[in-house]
Amino acid sequence: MLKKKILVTGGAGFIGGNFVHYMLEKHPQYDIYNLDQLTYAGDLTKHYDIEAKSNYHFIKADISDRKTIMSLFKKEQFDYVVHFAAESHVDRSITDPEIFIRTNVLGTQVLLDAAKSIYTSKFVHVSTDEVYGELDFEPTTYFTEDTPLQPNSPYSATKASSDFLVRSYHETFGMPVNITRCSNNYGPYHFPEKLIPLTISRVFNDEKVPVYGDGRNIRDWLHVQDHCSAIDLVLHEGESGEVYNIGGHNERTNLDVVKTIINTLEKNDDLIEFVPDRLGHDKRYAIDPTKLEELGWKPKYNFETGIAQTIQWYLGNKQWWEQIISGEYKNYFDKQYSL
Ligand code: NAD
Ligand code: TDX
Repeated sequence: MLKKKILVTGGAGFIGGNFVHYMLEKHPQYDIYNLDQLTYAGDLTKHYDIEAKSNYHFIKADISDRKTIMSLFKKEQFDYVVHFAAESHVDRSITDPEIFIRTNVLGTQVLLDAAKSIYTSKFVHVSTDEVYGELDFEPTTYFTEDTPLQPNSPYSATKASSDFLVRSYHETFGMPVNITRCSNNYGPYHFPEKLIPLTISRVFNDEKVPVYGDGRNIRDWLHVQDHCSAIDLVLHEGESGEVYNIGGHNERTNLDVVKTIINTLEKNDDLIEFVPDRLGHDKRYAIDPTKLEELGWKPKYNFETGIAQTIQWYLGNKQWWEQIISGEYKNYFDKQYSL
C-alpha cells in the first residue's frame, strides 16, 4: 500500500522541527515532506538524526514561490498539509513588516491554491492566540474560538489575514481545513530571539536580560510536545472547517518566567534589566482549550516540569544556540537592545 504523504511547511523551525520528529516517531506509516526556505530561523542540524530515514524528505523552497509550489504539489499529490512556515517574531514585524506580509499572507494563499489544485484531505493551518488581540488582567477571561479577531501587531495582523484566507477556501471551495490557535510555546530548539531561550542563554553567560516595560504582561505557556500532540489530533479527528484553540492553563507574568530561569540557574535577579516597552505590547493572553479537550486532547506538561527540562536541554545543547547567538543574530540583537 502507498504511504500517505504529509507536507510540513516550516519543518526546519522551532515547532515544525519538533513536529517532524514527533510524526516520524508516532506515525512511521507516513512519508513526511519538510518544506522550508531556511531563513534565519530555520536550520537542519536539528534533523541530523532523521535525515537518513527513507520516509523523511527535505525540500528547500519559499512558500510564496507560486511556480515551484504548484509544480511540487502536482508532482507529489500530498494527502495532508500542516502549515507552520511563517515569519514568527513580533519584534521583527514592528521593524520590518513587509516580509511578514509576503510569507504569512501571500505564502499561505499560494499553498491554499496548490492544495486546491489537487485533492488534499486536510489542510491544517497553524495560527496563534495573538490574532484575538489582548485580554485584560482583570476580570479573568479567556480566548475562545468565538472571540473576535483583533490583531494588534503587524505579525498578528498577517496571521489573522492568513486565517481568513484559510476560512474562505473552506467556505468558497469546500476545502477540508482546520485552523489551530495556540498560546506561547516553549521547549527544545526554540530560537534564542524569543523570551525563554533568550533568557536562558543570557543568564547562562551572566548577561543582562531585557524585560519589556514592567514585566507584568502575561503569556500562557505550552510545551511544544503538547502542541505537537494537539495538531496530530486535529489533523486526524478535527471536524473540517473548525477552529481549535490550544493551551494548557499555564499563565505566568514575564517577570515570573525570567526569575524562574534565574533561580534554576542559581544566578541573581540583578541580571534583570527593565527596558522600554514593546510598541503595542499585548497585556495578557490566555486560552480556553475546552473544544480541543472535548476532542480528546490532554497536555502532559505543567510549566514547572517543562521549564526545568527545557533549561536542562539548553545546558546540554549549548553548541546549537551558541552557534546562533554568535552569528548574524548578534547584529540583530545589538540593533534591538542597548544593554
Ligand atoms: P520559527 O520562526 O521558529 O520557524 C519558522 C520556519 O519557517 C523556519 O524554519 C523558516 O525557515 C521557515 N520559513 C519562513 N519563511 C518561509 C518561507 N517563505 N517559505 C518556507 N519556509 C519559510 O517559528 P515557530 O515558532 O516554529 O512557529 C511556527 C508556526 O507556529 C508559525 O506559523 C507561528 O505563527 C505559529 N505559532 C508559534 C507560536 C510560538 O510560541 N512560537 C505560538 C503559536 C503559533
Ligand atoms: O527580550 C524580550 N523581553 C521581553 O520582555 C523578549 C524577546 C520578549 N519579552 C516579552 C514580550 C512578551 O510579552 O516576553 C513575552 C514573550 O515574548 P516573545 O517570546 O517574543 O513571544 P510573543 O511576542 O508572546 O509571541 C510568541 O507567542 C505567540 C511567538 O513569538 C509568536 O510566534 C506566537 O504567535
